[in-house]
Amino acid sequence: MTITRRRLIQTAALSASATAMPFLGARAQTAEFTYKFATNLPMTHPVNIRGKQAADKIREETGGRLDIQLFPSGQLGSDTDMLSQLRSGGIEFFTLSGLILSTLVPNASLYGVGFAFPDYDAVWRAMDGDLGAYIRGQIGKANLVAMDKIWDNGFRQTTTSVKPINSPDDFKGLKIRVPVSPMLTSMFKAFDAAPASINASEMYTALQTKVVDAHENPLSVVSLFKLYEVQKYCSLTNHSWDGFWFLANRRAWERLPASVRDIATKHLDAAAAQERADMAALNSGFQQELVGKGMVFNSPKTEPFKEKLQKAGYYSEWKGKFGDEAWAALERYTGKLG
Ligand code: X2X
Repeated sequence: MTITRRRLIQTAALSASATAMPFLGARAQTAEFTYKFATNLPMTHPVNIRGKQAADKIREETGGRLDIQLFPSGQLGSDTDMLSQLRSGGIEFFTLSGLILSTLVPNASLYGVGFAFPDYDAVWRAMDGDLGAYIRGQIGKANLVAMDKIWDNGFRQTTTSVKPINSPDDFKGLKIRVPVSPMLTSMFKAFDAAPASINASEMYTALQTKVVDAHENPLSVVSLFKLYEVQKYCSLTNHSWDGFWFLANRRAWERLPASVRDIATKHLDAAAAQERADMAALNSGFQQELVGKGMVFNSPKTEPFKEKLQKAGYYSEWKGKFGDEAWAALERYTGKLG
């Protein structure tokens, strides 16, 4: 069952009340395993709504043995802080974009190469196929466990408070926020922009105070982080698809009995499929909603941006960084890039 926007808000409100104070009370006391699940997204995002529902099903089906407590909205720190806590075991579960995870697992940003995927059919063929398996293998080498199904963040678009982006030249000198991501920093430097790495929890303020004049994200993030309040223009650049890996600290994951792990895997991968469907249902409405909030949209041609990246040596740079095996795994699904 996919989710309408109204239902999204209602469900989030119910979930939020249940997570406003993650209960360390009776429920946690009876649990054999009480694990923290952190995200950098607001409670209204389908990742949190479906994640919370999965946690409830896991608690019920394990007879209360595994109690997963949701901490949304970067409550436990910045993306980079939470990644450090995941590695140390301070957090047991964390949904994180491969574009940021690449600061620890370089090839985790492989799927985020500029203009690699034309649409969602191509994305899921790759991410549910050998490319996803390859990246999960890389994540495993960093002592983290990634669930099989990646969750959807979306195709990243560009917003600004100063002008629409109609051609690559419009990026020249533009102060643009990007996540802490070498891939996106590299891309916007290749566009001759001035990228600034800022965590999700600080991006609204950075745009509001004009530390940066632009940012880039899927429309879901523009809507759910209320960035329409501090951004005027939205240019549908579709420059990169992005997802969230559901990550586990390896020691914490392996501490769980196999039967508990099997139940958790089942519900978490089912939740990922539901979240993807939610995003597909919601995506068509986000643009209409943002226009209603006063944003001005334009749809620039993609080819000039790809040519700019190619001339800047971006594709050859990343082919060299990722290595031939990884690049071949990507091009098996995208065709020749650059
Ligand atoms: O920080 C972002 O831009 C976001 C929310 O899309 C990610 O987590 C990568």
